[in-house]
Amino acid sequence: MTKAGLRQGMLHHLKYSLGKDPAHAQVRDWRVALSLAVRDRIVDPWFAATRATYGGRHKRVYYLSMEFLIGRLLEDAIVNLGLLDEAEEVFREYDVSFGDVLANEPDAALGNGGLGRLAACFLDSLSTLACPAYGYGIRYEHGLFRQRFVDGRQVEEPETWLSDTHAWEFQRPEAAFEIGFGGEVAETGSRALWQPGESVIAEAHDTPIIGWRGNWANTLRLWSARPTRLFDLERFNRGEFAAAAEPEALARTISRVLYPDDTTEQGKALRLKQEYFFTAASLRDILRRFRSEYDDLRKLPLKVAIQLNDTHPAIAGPELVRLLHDENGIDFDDAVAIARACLSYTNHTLMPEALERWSEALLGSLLPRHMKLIERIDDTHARQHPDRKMRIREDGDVRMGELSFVMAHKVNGVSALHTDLMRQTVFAELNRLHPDRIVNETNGVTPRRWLLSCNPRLSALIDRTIGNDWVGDLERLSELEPHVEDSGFRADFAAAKAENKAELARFILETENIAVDPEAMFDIQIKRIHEYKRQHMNILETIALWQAIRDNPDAGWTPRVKIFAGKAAPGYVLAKKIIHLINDVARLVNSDPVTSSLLKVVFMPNYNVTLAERLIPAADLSEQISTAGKEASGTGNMKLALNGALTIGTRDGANVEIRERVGAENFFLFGMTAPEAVARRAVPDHATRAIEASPVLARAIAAIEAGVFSPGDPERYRDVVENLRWSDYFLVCSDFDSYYASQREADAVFMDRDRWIRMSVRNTARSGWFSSDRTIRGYMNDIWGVQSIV
Ligand code: GFP
Repeated sequence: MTKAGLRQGMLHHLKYSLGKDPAHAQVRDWRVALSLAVRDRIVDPWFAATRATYGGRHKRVYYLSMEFLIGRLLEDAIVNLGLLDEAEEVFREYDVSFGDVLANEPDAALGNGGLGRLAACFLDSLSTLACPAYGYGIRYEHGLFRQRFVDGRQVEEPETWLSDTHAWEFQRPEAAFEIGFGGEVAETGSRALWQPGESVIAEAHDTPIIGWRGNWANTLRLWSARPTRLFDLERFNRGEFAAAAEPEALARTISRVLYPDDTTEQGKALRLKQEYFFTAASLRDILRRFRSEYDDLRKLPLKVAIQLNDTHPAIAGPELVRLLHDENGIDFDDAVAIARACLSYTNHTLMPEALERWSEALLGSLLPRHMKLIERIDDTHARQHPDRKMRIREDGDVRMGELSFVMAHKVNGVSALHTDLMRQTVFAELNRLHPDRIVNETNGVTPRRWLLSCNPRLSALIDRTIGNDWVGDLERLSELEPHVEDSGFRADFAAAKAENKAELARFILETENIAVDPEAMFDIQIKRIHEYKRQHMNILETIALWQAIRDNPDAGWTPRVKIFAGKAAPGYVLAKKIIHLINDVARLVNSDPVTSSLLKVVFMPNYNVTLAERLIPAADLSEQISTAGKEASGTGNMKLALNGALTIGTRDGANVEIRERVGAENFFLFGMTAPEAVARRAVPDHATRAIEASPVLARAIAAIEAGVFSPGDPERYRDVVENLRWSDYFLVCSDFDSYYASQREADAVFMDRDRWIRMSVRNTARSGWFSSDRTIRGYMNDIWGVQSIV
């Protein structure tokens, strides 16, 4: 497509879709007009992909996920269609800043962390590989939440990404299903029929996702909830306006926010409703599409692969059995076998509190028929495996991980280590009974967004050096390897990083009013705030470093900027305390004249995809410091290494594989291994002993306790400190010295700039394997049995 075509399309939409004269158009108008013009270019390949799938009677993949953290879509689409230069030129003609137009798009706030961002990378790769696929999820009106800091504390506000027109989606009022809850189960003879007590309508909204080079587009289909009955006119006419609107408000609650606080019973019920809502609507839609082509539901597994992204859609197992057995008269055992042949399940965490459990009471009242089916699935499985000790039901709860495992033909982990631990721990027994079921598919990230778009300076250098085939075949980055010996290349590589850092420094000054030195080491930890991810270990190290610099300011310290970003779950009190502590430390350290040229601490609020795109290209050091055995994989670790950051990390998740590939000499390793961590936890008073053995750590903790960072309020961090001293399940204290030493090693290497750059180049050149294209090929071959359509 030409520049003229793009200009024409955009002007057309500006005039006819937005009713604006270019002379009066605002940035927002240009952004929507451009998005619509670009969307027009996606519709043809999108239709062609659908036709090719129907025409060839191909199997389709359905990716069911509670989260799709897609971020902004405009630049992605422009880049994948190869229209970046054209778009830039058009805006130059109109004297409008193309950067401002791109920045005007709100982030689609449809996710929380790595799990949701992985789903978004997968969408890009599925389209790039021309694999017929749908993403299915919820169209949350307010997403997760917008994070602000008030006096250093996290405050949550509703996200408003949908308050403006969402230019990418097509509303599909005809694709709507009634989804029921509660009610009764009527048993007549051998048949059971569920009569729900209440229901809502799930309505589809489709966003086409275009792959690299614009040849194929799949659909992201998101469900929003609306009432079956708009409002109660009788009550309205009696003057009870609020009561009349209640059914509508209640129905819409289902698609309002992602992860509503589930510490209350109402919160729990809402979450379960959300899970059933989108899973049931998706399955209904999948069967409708299948039936439009084939008669025999027994052939479902030949044409349908359904991936459960974690246990959130786990109710898909019993729901599919219900549809096949209750509603279509297929024998129960056959229904289970058919469902299992379609379903597979990805586990993203071994943390017991994150493995969902629903009480039988709640399940029984919201989904009475499903509860009965779960019992039968559990009993049948137990009968088939008489030596089985564990059950799906335990202590009045249904364990959704076990249910997913039993109902899936393949279960995958997301890194080699995590998959091994799955086999050894949470699913040890099920793995013994079904030894072929667990497979590994190490996570990956899309090179389109996470190198090509987010880091134009480095991508341009790579293009100049090895051509641009790496974008569709990331392992070709290995061709950069010989250039590590070329001083000109190293200088260009260093310059790209330096410019990225200077740009980030300007942004930090503008938004946070903190001046940071772009020459300093940019040390970055960006991810959800969680004790196992150990942001508190990082801030303890920061405190210790600050103290050491103050003791001896002229000791030749490596200047550092510690950058944090991430949200804490609204109900997670300790995680919120950690945020507060980091902000308190930042306040004091940043204003200390003794250390201020050597150490700065910045906590960037409201971490999202767009912020990650700014931070990652500017990182020197990537903090991947989780307690070994706790981080299933990580994907931020891959993005940062790909963009040339060196990792300081534990032997956890995909860090292990990153280190194998980039080389141990290009990675700062510290800390215990997963088995060592387990052993250490069994040592009585392990934390107290570690603190006693480490004067550096003891002093940092003492400063917190003395109220150095919370003047006048020394009690503020009492719970954080008590937790460290007396429990420290995540072994911050036991790993601290090793971490501190590794940081000092990083300091020393950073001073030898040429050595650092060589290590950095090697990280980029050797990260090609971590493309989500590789991951998706793995799922296609090992799990789904589908092929690319060429
Ligand atoms: C979770 C796990 C990560 C893993 C992702 C994607 O994400 O280790 O990389 O899922 O598989 F914890 P977070 O939300 O914690 O980032």
